[in-house]
Amino acid sequence: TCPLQPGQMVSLDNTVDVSLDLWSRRDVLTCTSWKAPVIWEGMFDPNLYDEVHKKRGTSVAITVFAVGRYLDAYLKAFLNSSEHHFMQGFPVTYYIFTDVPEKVPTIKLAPQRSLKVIAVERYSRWQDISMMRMKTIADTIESDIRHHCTHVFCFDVDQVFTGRFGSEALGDSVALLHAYYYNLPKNIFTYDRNPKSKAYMETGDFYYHAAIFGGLWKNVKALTEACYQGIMEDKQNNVEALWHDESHLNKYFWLHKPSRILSPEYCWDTAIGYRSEIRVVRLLWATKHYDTLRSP
Ligand code: 2GW
Ligand code: MN
Repeated sequence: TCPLQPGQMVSLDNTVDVSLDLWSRRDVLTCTSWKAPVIWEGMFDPNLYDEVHKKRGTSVAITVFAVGRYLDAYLKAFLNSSEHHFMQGFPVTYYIFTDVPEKVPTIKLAPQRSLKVIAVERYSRWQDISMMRMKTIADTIESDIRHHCTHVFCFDVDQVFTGRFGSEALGDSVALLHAYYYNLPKNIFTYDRNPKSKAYMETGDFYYHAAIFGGLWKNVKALTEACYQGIMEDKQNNVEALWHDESHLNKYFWLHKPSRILSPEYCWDTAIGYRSEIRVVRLLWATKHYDTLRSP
């Protein structure tokens, strides 16, 4: 249920007081029970958002991990497409985490955009490659990002930008609706159901996808630290959450509600098929080659 009258425009996020028209989309949920907007095409004026964020001096860090075979498989397409669609016109710093720094492709970057390569170790279990990102992100925010950027977005590398992913996506604390679950009943959400795990939850608001999360650097630092702590406690107790870091992320956003939510336009999978409410695909899951990528 929407707290607004038809046509009424309000600001709902603390970061930026620009308007969102929650009534411009009647076919989807545009506002949560705690009054966080869910961002869909048609609700916002992109130019207005860009203008306000430019005045405020917004700058964005993007973290992405390309460890082992994921570097050759995905990084180049991710970066090239990001140069065309992600936060165009804003200062953006890429933080590329890899165990093979010499293999990071040379990309022609637009003005005000730069790229840092940071060497990380390659864990033997893929679950650890995924989970330990939380620790690395928290450390890098503390040592570097907080001195250079106002906001941080953390991405999976196995995806490609296909449309505007702009300043309308920025917020204090930003979560993404999982494309497979946004229109399904809560009882099938794949939360961790093991009471022994720190990620355990009986019910929640939505099923969030860990492929993208972000916010003000302070909030992303708190989130990644909390998830890392949960992951390490689980290790001590010899348990692992069902969907690894994603389970811990869902638990965190249940306890600390995001101020802004991205619709599945922001991370879509063509395998789902046609959905009339998806008017713009802004980011697409890349094809998975599990057979070659997940075998040792
Ligand atoms: C991951 C799984 C199996 C084999 C390899 C890897 C792997 C992941 C790797 O060899 N190298 C690497 O850099 N990664 C990074 O971890 C990369 O950035 C990748 O996008 C990310 C997550 O792994 P991914 O994309 O294969 O997992 P998904 O697409 O099934 O991700 C969801 O679930 C994960 C937890 O199981 C994470 O929460 C992820 O954020 C979710 O989107
Ligand atoms: Mn992925």
